[in-house]
Amino acid sequence: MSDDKRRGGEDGGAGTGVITKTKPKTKKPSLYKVLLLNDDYTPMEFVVHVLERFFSKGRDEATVIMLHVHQHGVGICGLYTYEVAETKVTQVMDFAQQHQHPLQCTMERE
Ligand code: TYC
Repeated sequence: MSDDKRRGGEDGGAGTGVITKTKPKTKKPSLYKVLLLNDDYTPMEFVVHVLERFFSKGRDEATVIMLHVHQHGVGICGLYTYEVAETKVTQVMDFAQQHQHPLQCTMERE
């Protein structure tokens, strides 16, 4: 009698196990650009400070970004997941309002 008959043979024999390849369930989160907008009234030094304080930029990089916004009207402070970007926007808007500067900060999906 064959091995298969003795075992019942229900699985179709050796080496026929079902292989399931499952899709990884993780999805890359969408990223959002946090943008600063230019205006005529917010002091340059305040904008540099905002970039240092809320976006962890060094003075030199913060100055480059501030001048870019000053010259081009808009500039990117960083790329973040939705919740982090939203928090940064709120922090900047609150901080600008506290100091009575019209600085605007917004976010946009990458
Ligand atoms: N344009 C402003 C000035 O001349 C400086 C400034 C830069 C304001 C960047 C806002 O996002 C800004 N004082």
